[in-house]
Order: sequence, then C-alpha cells, then structure tokens
Amino acid sequence: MPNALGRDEISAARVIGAIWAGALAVLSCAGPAHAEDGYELWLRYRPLPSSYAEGVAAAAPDLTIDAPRSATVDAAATELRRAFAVWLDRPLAIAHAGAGLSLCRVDRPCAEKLPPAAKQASAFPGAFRIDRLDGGGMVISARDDIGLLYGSFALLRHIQQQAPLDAIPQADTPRVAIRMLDHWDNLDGSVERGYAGRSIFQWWRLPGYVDPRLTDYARANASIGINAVAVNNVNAPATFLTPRFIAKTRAIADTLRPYGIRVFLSARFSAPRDLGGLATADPLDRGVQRWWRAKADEIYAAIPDFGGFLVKANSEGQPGPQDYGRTHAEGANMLARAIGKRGVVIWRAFVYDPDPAVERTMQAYNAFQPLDGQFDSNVIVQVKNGPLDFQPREPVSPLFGAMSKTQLGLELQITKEYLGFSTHLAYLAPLFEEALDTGGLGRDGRTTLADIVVGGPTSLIAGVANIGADRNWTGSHFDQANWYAFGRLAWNPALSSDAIAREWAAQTFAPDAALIDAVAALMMTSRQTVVDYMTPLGLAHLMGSDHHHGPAPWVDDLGRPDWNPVYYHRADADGIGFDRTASGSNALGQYPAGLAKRYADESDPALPFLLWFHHKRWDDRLVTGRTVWDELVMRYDRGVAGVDGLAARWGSLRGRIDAPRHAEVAALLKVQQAEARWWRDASIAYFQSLSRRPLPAGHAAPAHPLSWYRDQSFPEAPGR
Ligand code: GCW
Repeated sequence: MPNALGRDEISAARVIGAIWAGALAVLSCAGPAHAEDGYELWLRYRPLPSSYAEGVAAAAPDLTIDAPRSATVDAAATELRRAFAVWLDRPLAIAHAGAGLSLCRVDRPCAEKLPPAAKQASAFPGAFRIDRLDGGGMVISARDDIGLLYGSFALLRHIQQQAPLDAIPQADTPRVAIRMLDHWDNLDGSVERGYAGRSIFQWWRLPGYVDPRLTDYARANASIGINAVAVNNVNAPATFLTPRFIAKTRAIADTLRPYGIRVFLSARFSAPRDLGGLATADPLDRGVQRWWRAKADEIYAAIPDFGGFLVKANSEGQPGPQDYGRTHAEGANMLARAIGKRGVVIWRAFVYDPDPAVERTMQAYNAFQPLDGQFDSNVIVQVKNGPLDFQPREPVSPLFGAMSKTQLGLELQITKEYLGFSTHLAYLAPLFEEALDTGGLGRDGRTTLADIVVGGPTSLIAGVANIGADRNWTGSHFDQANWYAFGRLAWNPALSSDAIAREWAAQTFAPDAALIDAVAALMMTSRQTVVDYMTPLGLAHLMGSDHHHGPAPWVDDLGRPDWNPVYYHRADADGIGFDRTASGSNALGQYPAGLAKRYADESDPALPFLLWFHHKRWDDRLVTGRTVWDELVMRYDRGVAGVDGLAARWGSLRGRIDAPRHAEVAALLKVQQAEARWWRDASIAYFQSLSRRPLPAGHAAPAHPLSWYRDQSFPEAPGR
C-alpha cells in the first residue's frame, strides 16, 4: 500500500515520539482536571505542556472546512473543536482562510494547495492524509467524508501522544473493508459472555429515547476505524426482525451513521416460520425466498445503509438450512439474494455436528471446505481464529487458506469468555497478532492469515464486543485496550501489538515515556501469563461448564463428549494430550504441509501446541530437559509468578497513575493473583490424581484436596 507505515517505521516513529514525550513529561506535572472513571476511554483531551501546546496553536489556530456539509464532516469538526478547546484553552474558531487547520475533500478547491502526493491518495474508503503546509497550517484531506473523520481522529491521537508535529505528513488507509463489532446482546438487556454490565442498547426505551452514550460509543469506534456493528446476539430470536424492532434498530443506525458505522442484525434462520407463519424455512422454497426479500426491503426502507445479516445456523441448536437437507451455501445464498447489492450476508462457520463422530476441531473444515466456490459474492464466511472456540491459545483454523474461492472473514473474541472475564488482566493484541501473522496458509506457503482477510470490498475482521453499560464500558480499565487494539488491527493487521499498547497507554494514562514503557511491558506479558496458569503447553477447554469461569478439568458428564474438558486433555495414568497427528485424529492433516510441520514441531522450547497436537507420556523428556509432568507443573507456577509480577509492577506505578484507576486495577490484580493460584492448584491436584507423580522439588502442593476444587460452584457468574 503506498504511504503505509510498516511495523519498523512505526516503531521508529514511536521511539522518537517517546523521547520527545519523555522530555515534555518532565515539564508537565499537572494532575488531571477530571475524575478518571474511564468513561472517556482513550479520547481524553487534557491540557498539553506549554512548549508543545505552542506548536499546536501555531499550526492550528483555527479550522477551515472545505467539504460539502454532512453529518460526518460535522462530527469531525465537533471532535476537533472538543479537543482543541482544551489544547488552545479557547474555542477553535471556524475560519475561511485555510491558513490554520483545515479539512479538505480532494474534489474541492482546497485540493490545489495539497502536496502532489495527496492527489494520488488511496481510493480505499476511509483513506486520508495529514499534511503540513508551507504557510505553517495543517490539512487533513480525503476523498470521502469518513476519511476526513478518520484523519481527524488520527491527528488527535498524534497530539494526545505529544508526538512530534514534524512527524506529519502522514497517510493511512484501512486494509480491511468491514471492521466490525459483534454484540452478543440480548433482548432483555443481558449480554451473552458479557462482563461489563448490561447492554448499551436499551431496547425497551428505543426508539423514543436514544441514550446519548451511543454517540460516545460511535465516537470511540470511529476513532479506531470500526465501521460496522451487529447489535444483537447471534443466538437471537426472530423478534429483532419485527417492525417494532426495525424501528428501534433504525434509531441506533441514525445515531451511528454520522460516524461511518453501518448496522447489521443477527437473523434467525427460522424467521419465516417464527414470524411469517410459513410452514417451512427451507431456503429453496419460493415462499421463504419471497418472505426474506420482503423483509430485506422493509429493513432497507427504514435503514438505507443497513449492512446485512449475520447468521449462526445449524450451530448449538440454532435453526439452519440443514434442517431441510440444504447446505450452508444454499442457506447463505438465499439470504444474500434477498439482500442483493445493498449489503452482505455474514455466515458463521462456527458449527459442530450434534452427533460428533468426527473430532470437534475438524468439523467446521469438513462442513465448509467442500462448499468452496459455491457462495455468492455478497456472502462472507466468518471463521473464528482457531478451530475450537476462542481459547487462550489455539492454532489457526485450517479453513484459512483452504477456501480460496470464498470470501473469508476473521472472527476474534474481544470479550474474555475464556481468559478471566473482565477480572483478569489479559491484553489480547498478542493473541490477535499471533493469529494474523500465522504464515504457511496458501499453496505458496507464504500466505499469512492477514493476507487472506485483507483487501476488497467484502474483506472482514469482526470481534465479539466486550462493551457494556458499566461506567468504564468494558468492566475493567485494561479491557478498554482490547477494544482499542481490535479496532487498530482490523484497520491494519500489520500493526504491532506492542506499538498499539504504547499508543493506547499514552492516551489512556499519560504520554510519559517511562510510564508507557512500564504499562506496555506489563500488557505484553499478560496473555502468555494467562495461558500458563490456565491452559499451558497447548491444553484447552479446561474451564468450568456453562459459565466458563475457573478450572474444571475433571468434568466428564456433560450431554456431549466434546463439551467435556476430559475430551480435550485426554489425561490418564500414562499421559496427557490430544493426538491430532496421523496416528490420532489427524486434524493436523487439514493444514498445508509446511504449517502442519511447524505445528507438530517439538524442538522449540516454547512448545505452544505440544498437547494440542500430541499425546505424551508423563515421563517423556522434552526439549526443555524436563519431563512432561515436571514441565506442566513448572508452567503453572510460571503463570502464578507472572501474575505476581504484574501486580508488583502495577503497584510500583502508584502515584504515577491517577488514584481511582490505579486502585481499581490493583484490586482486580489481587483477585487475579488468587484466581491464578486457584487455576494452578485445582489443575495440579486433578492431573496429579492421574499422573501419581510427585511435584518437582521447590513446587508447593495445592492448598486443598481435589474434592475442594470440585465442590466450588458459581451460580451467580455473569455472561450466561
Ligand atoms: O464461544 C461460544 C460461547 C457461546 C457462543 C458461541 C458462538 C453466542 O460459549 O456463548 O454463543 O460460542 O460463538 O456462537
């Protein structure tokens, strides 16, 4: 992409920025003027140190707008004025001279003043440039209004980090067309797998009352490039498609539209029966096709830029085309034809057979890969990053790279269903990055997952939202970083998780170089720490049933074998792990040869997928020099020590972060310390009951007998 910053350039710019910011931080010791409760997210516009503020005032004494009047341009101007009023300590006046800061649509006269490069700017929707002009002014230019809004937020991000103004010009282009949040929000205001309070969508009060919070939600999304939102749970009743709910959804769409965000609805496949009184929902039935076409027309009449339908079909009890002997492609195409050119159908590949003869992680591939080439061009098949279900670590789904004739979208989970809810500190960008950077997926062996999902008008990265009505939006301050990082990576999957952590920390806490180093370092180790105390060495799905809170590796009595943790770890007196090589289920055979070889490799001491792909004997000696049993215990303890380290490092930042947020994070880290021990102790107590091996020297016995851990129950756990 022309003008795109690569990882190296970004980190070079970041280092320069950090040095500059560090020098300035010495000068600025003013405390925050506002109570820091997290509501403002990363959009905290605080007074700047005077020397930096002078530069900002010189470059942007006033604002000129040369673009057709639109709600989006107004939103950009409002946001700029909100921030600059603080930075200039006076309102940013609207001018007509164009000598200060200006917003310039490149089809307008202002384009004449732009440097030549700006005239060849990317045509990808949302692309923008920020330039300095010879006279000292600054101009944000784009081909479309949304580019002006994104450019405005980029400039605000730059200034909030107190990055050098000399580092402008900048240009940026989204790499993915649909950058989407999937809310698993229910009609009754609860949120499936939500740990940040009730839903922000107040269905009962809509459409008459639209919570102003939705505008702040839209601002936050636009600031990181998110441009699509599914407002209801994929496990949704058809009620969302009734006229009453279309009117409510329209009110949401009207609020989000100025910020470039299109609304989608999760659609229940049986709606023609549930609502339409038809005897069938068979996608090949003419009456069913007519019903969906009329429903789509009704929605588009209310919401002209409606994004389309998100569908969970024939998965976990949801209805779908297979109920009528039809394929996923036939079901998806029927809906796609009802939508037509107006939008897309996002069809989820998260399926597993109700009667599993085949190993669970192989099922989505078996169900979808043979359909490659059969989906209409406005169907996107949305695939979770891993083949199981958003575990702390998984290999990538083998569907990526195996459906070259189908538009595949990536589904990530931002809410931490399996990583400690909103209580544990786990920065997820390294997890997202690990998936996106996984290579060896194409026939050439050089294609990464990111290469597969970036590109044309139906490219998609979706994330299951972690947002709720809690004052701080995400249930904990650090979970805001996961929303932020998701948006930034969906915009540009080549950004580094470390660079994102730094820009988030600078905006969320303060642009102080030492503070940013400390916060980013803590964030960057947090996910591996969770892996260590929950699911070390490639183990997975060891959590409590139903609510998914806490350890329960002993569970073996659920309705289906593949719902039980014992199905996944396969531990017994002899050993542990799932043989997915050719001698076992051969899930490994679903990957291209080079990647399969890397996944099966046991020579890297990190051993990320050892027990995902191999069954090992307890006494087998690993590349680390330890036996499997000893290595397992060591990893659990490393996880516990890791959380202690997070807590200690956070503790040392006391006084350098505002007291309310510091105290809240510290309290949650205490819970995490206790719960990491619980995960470690319960898991070791259980596995030791099978391995009958002594703990290696220096590793303490679990605090309680196994029965104690088995007896814990959490009827009040949120998110079910
Ligand atoms: O991760 C699992 C969750 C379910 C969820 C399902 C899915 C919305 O436990 O709560 O249902 O996946 O992705 O459809």
